[in-house]
Amino acid sequence: CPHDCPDTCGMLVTVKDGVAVKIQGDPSMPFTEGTLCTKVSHYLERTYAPERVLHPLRRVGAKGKGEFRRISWDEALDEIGARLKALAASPEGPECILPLSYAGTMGMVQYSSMDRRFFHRLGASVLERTLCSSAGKFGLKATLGGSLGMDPERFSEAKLILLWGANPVVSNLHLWPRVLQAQRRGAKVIAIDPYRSLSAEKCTQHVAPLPGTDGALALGMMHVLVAENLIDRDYIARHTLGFEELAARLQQYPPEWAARTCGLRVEEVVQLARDYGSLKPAAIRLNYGMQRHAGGGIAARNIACLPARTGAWRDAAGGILLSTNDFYNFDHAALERPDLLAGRKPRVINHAAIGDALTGAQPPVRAVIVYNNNPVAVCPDSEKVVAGFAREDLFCVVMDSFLTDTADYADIVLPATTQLEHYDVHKSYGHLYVLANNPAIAPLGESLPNSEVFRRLAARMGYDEACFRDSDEDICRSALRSANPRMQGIAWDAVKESGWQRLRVDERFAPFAEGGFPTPSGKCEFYSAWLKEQCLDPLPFFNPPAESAASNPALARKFPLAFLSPPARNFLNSTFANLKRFRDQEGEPHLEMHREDAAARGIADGDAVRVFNGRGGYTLRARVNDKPRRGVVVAPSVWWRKFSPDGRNANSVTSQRIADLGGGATFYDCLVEVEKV
Ligand SMILES: Nc1nc2c(c(=O)[nH]1)N[C@H]1C(S)=C(S)[C@@H](COP(=O)(O)OP(=O)(O)OC[C@H]3O[C@@H](n4cnc5c(=O)[nH]c(N)nc54)[C@H](O)[C@@H]3O)O[C@H]1N2
Ligand SMILES: Nc1nc2c(c(=O)[nH]1)N[C@H]1C(S)=C(S)[C@@H](COP(=O)(O)OP(=O)(O)OC[C@H]3O[C@@H](n4cnc5c(=O)[nH]c(N)nc54)[C@H](O)[C@@H]3O)O[C@H]1N2
Ligand SMILES: [Mo]
Repeated sequence: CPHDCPDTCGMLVTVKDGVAVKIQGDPSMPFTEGTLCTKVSHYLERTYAPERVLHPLRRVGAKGKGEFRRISWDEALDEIGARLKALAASPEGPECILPLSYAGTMGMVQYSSMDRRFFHRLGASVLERTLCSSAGKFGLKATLGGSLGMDPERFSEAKLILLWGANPVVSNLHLWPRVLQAQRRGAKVIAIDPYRSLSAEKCTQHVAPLPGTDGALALGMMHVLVAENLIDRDYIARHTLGFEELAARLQQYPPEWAARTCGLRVEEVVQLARDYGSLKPAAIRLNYGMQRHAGGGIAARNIACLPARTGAWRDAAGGILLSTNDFYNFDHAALERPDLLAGRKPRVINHAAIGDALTGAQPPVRAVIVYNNNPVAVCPDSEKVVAGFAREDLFCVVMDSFLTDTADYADIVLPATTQLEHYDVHKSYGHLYVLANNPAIAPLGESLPNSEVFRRLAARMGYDEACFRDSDEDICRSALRSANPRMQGIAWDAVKESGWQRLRVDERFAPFAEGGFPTPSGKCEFYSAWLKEQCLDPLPFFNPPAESAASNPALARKFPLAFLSPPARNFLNSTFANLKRFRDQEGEPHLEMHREDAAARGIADGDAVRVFNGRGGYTLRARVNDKPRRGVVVAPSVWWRKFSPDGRNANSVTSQRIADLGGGATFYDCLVEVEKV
């Protein structure tokens, strides 16, 4: 499965007379064990949906209306080629062209190969893809040296599991049976989440800090660990850097301070630290929810310091898992061919502030090519994003399988294949396997894989480098060419045959049991010279959210509620949200509110309410309960604007503010007010 989800499932498709008739999990795949989620188990309905775009289309109505007529591939590609050539030759040059792509599909061929080669050769503006994980990624890089962590298959053996800003029942389904197994064996499972999610509900305990305060909680826990001598001095001495400096720094962060900052009781902070220091092995599942805040990068860094302080890494069932991405050594240079830039350094545009870029960049963005991405629905601060896409002078191409909120603004829509119809090769950010995606059926209608569209466009542009003639299987083959020991014996033909292969790591993989962190010092860096070089504090500290009562009291007086819009169970970001089955299962756009917050506003369960702040607002249905902590409201997302009551969604209120590390988006750092409609 190519979706943006840590599970990257093994799947089998049964085909009869050229038609896919059955989809199931591959029972042989050890991590996903033959089960699929509520969405992908109905994937055939997506592939064969009557709403699928099966031919190239040209806009006939106003931008945003979604009115098109069918055209041929030749007409579409001739026009795109001519427009891009003219823009590249204009005084503003190729940097006025911008690819807009993200993670609609995460296979290396359709996510980042021929497309990157094409835009490198063109010299287009470079998109910094920051919508999801950048802040946490850089927080981990500073501390552990990369996006690396414990093997999720070992969670079942842990004695303590912290689900920290993670809701596996919804967004990491195949971790969940392992968490339950650990719990049955007597493990304590604690959710750390401002919201009593479906996962938190089933945990041994739920700790609900204020959004964006996780960094403070980790500091308070570390203070207690040192004060109560719950640390592993031997591991610290051999495999960490900066213990003494951090110990001195931690004087500032006693549990009373952490409790006050996080809106928790002191006992909660102290007990979390004691559990963490004494129950072994201790596994932390950190997920990206907690880093969508202004201080999210440093928060992830602070939490990533914890396992090295207690020596949790010594055990295969201990440590922390945010992402396993960097265990794979795919050949990205061969895939993307940055050498085709030939020394040019095009400007970089941040995806998380695309509204500002499309409305204000100088020189202006004149053309966007959108694929694997639905920016009008998923990018923050929709009013600005929509204003950008509505520009009459912006040439917009959208490649997708459906007429998304973004496609409605396209000049030309190109029909994209689904995973059943093309080749791909996958890594995962939540396990340790390489998977092959073999096509099961021929492309429906006239749809084409992204790779083929860019191959044909390259020919239109007259690019004659041999790499533009690579087949998709050639690309798969070169992706896996690697001298890294973890990749030995994992060649395309073998993976294609078996469907999946585990990286060459021990069965009981304990990545940092003997240290060996890929940081500059080779140690877990409590002190990071790399951060210092970037003029950032080299030691862990509390970096508060930008929008909170403590950090911006004036704003909080106008907009007192923290607004979270985490993944909905029946959608995958905005994918599936256009199909009736999944919308029906999800119900309708709704806002969960604490009963006291609702009562204070005269809001009853089921009322239509408007969420708003200085950036915008939208209407949805209130569900009054005690799942969010007081002061927090939760709107499972991402609904399409056009399937929402007033044609808007959660991103009408989210901000384009950038996080402290990696240029990351800050979707959950957002204050709002709510009123009854
Ligand atoms: N069904 C489904 N699965 C998905 C997705 C989807 O849309 N639907 N999206 C996929 C993608 S792209 C991603 S990135 C992943 C991960 O996506 P994540 O954003 O990590 O989502 P969750 O695992 O739901 O965890 C989010 C939890 O974090 C909580 N949270 C929010 N802010 C804070 C905070 O400041 N502190 C703490 N402690 N908790 C906070 C939320 O209340 C929520 O319960 O999920 C993937 N899986
Ligand atoms: N308010 C709010 N906003 C969020 C989030 C949130 O939690 N709250 N989460 C953020 C996160 S974590 C992420 S990762 C982003 C996700 O944002 P996106 O990566 O844009 O993900 P999707 O919304 O699923 O849109 C992907 C699109 O790609 C298309 N697609 C899929 N496969 C292919 C293919 O092979 N070829 C082509 N051409 N198209 C394809 C799908 O049909 C879909 O329309 O959203 C972010 N936005
Ligand atoms: Mo994401």
